[in-house]
Amino acid sequence: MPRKLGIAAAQLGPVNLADSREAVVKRLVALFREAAGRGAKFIVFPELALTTFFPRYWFEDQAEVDRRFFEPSMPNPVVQPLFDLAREHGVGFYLGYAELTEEEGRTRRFNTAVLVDPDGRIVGKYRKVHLPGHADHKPQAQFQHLEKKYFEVGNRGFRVWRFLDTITGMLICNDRRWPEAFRVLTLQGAEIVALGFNTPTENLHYPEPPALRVHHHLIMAQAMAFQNATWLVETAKCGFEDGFRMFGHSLIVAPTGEIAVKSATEEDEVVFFNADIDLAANLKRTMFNYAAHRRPEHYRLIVERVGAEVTPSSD
Ligand code: ING
Repeated sequence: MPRKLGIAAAQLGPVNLADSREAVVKRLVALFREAAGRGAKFIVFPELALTTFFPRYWFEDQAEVDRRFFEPSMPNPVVQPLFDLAREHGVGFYLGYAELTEEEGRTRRFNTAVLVDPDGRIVGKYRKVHLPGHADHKPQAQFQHLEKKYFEVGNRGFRVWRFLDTITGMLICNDRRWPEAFRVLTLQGAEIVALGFNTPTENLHYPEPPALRVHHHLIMAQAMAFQNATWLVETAKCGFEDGFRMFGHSLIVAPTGEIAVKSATEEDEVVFFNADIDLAANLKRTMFNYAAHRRPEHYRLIVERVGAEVTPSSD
């Protein structure tokens, strides 16, 4: 009997600086209801879903950043309606947000996602490991990408959780550019990887054709799902945020590497697929049978070396 699971990517259109968290949560609630109405039992919301993508701006005052963009607790009264809906509908969800917390005697700030079960309980938390962009102010650039300024590198590694009769792992945005992240999750048995993203359409470093950036997004999603024999749900926050465009293309990719469903707009949009979680069983047993085929004794450099160094062989 196949293990079927209704999965939805609940894409958010633009969230502007002036938009309140309350207004955003109203949109998330509407997306939640639509997804649950279509049979979703797992809903994946975007990265940093509650506010505009604030790393595009340089702020001098950290207190202002904390007040406007970070969540000092999760859940909290503003997002509580989502947790209530989870319990009301018996539906789990992934939510990305900016986490402000006190740990080891100091204030910590992470780009975080939580996994919430159908009882409305947080069963898992992931803190983004691969932080793109820069920490310095680039006043000449048309926008900033200050994730290295506003967040610490995640300190919880890459984990999986028993979730809705599956093994589910979480990633965030830039993580999808690093194959190691998917391999660590699927070496732990991940059958579903949930990932929210906010990806600017423009490249702040050089004039990259926007279509090329979407091409990269699509080939990575298909390759990572297939080469790790896992379902992959990637959900965008997108559209023009105060004039700064981010692309959509939220998608659900099967472990065969085929795109099962993809969003068509840069607005609030639900895409849904009734996934057979065991679709990857044959792949995991044959082509991507890690135990039978992987040779870690030859992969040492992946862990020992950070940047590329030319070390040619002499024979
Ligand atoms: N956004 C982008 C992403 O990785 C980026 C940043 C885009 C980095 C393109 C490099 C190239 O999709 C986030 N939030 O990580």
